[in-house]
Amino acid sequence: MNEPDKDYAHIRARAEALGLIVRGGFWPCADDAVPSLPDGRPARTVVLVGNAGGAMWPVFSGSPEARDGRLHPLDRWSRRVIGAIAGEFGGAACSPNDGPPWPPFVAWARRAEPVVESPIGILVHPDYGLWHAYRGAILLAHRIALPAPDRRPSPCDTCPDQPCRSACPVAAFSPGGYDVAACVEFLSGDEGTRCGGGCLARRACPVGQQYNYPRAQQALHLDAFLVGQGRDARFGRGLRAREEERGAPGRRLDRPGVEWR
Ligand code: B12
Ligand code: SF4
Ligand code: SF4
Repeated sequence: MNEPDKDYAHIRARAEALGLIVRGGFWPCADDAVPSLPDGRPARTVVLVGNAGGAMWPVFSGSPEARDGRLHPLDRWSRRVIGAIAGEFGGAACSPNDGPPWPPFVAWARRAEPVVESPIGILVHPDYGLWHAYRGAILLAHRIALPAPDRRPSPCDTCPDQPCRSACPVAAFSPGGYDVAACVEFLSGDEGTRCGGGCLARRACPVGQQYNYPRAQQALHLDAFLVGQGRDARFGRGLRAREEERGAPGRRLDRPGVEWR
């Protein structure tokens, strides 16, 4: 691959203005199972867009989706803003939540950037550790030049204690996989608030500690997870409720020190 061209730089700048990060890209082949664009053209470039840390949170929390009280605000915001960037290049966007069947974002991520499977299953990044996720993929019908592959080694290779393996109080992560039921039960119980600052296993990783999500963002993810598993939300009461409580809808959430840790 060559020096990234102006299209890639433009996509990166547009994403950064939203607090998002371009997470590399690749030219797909049949094995990548990349869907065609809605008009039937095959995708010839995929650019992944994601988040790490709290940069996305002030932009998202000021969005209409964060305030309309409907389900899945972050997902809807991600689809809208990433879809708009894709549209500027005649492309289309695809979401990690377009399923089931789910588009294989984990495999795409491994094609696009230096992430590897951590001992607890999710992907670890040499800068962001375990505090990152994918919000969408931009599918383009033409090839654009992409940055040279980043081949940094896995941080797990030089992590002697591997604290992520043992930090979960209910050992939800084991070689057998992720025990979703055990995690849900713990999060719903008396001690579940211990995970309110983020999954203790993810927090235990020494890499990318500065990318841990703000408390309100953790609450959104944890509550979405609990509700998705048929349980009650308990970590936050929704962005709108918090804003109304403080009497300043639309402003307070952007202030560092209020919702941020
Ligand atoms: C379905 C799904 C789930 C399910 C199923 C998990 C399971 N083991 O059964 C549920 C809802 C439980 C789940 C939970 C979480 N998930 Co999830 N999940 C997905 C999704 C949409 C599809 C995965 C899939 O089924 N692929 C198809 C199968 C055939 O491929 P697979 O590789 O075998 O998939 C397995 C793993 O991906 C695994 N898995 C999925 N999520 C998680 C989370 C953890 C912690 C682990 C260990 C494994 C795991 O379960 C899949 C089925 O066994 C992907 C997005 C995508 N499109 O890939 C995100 C994804 C894998 N999840 C992700 C995350 C971050 C989580 C959470 C940790 C937090 C969150 N924000 O939702 C939570 C865990 C809750 C917590 N304690 O915080 C991220 C991982 C990013 C990364 N750094 O690697 C992804 C890529 C989404 C994203 N937007 O970036 N998830
Ligand atoms: S704690 Fe160590 S082994 Fe676990 S994901 Fe982080 S670097 Fe890898
Ligand atoms: S959120 Fe808490 S209970 Fe669930 S896997 Fe992480 S540490 Fe374990």
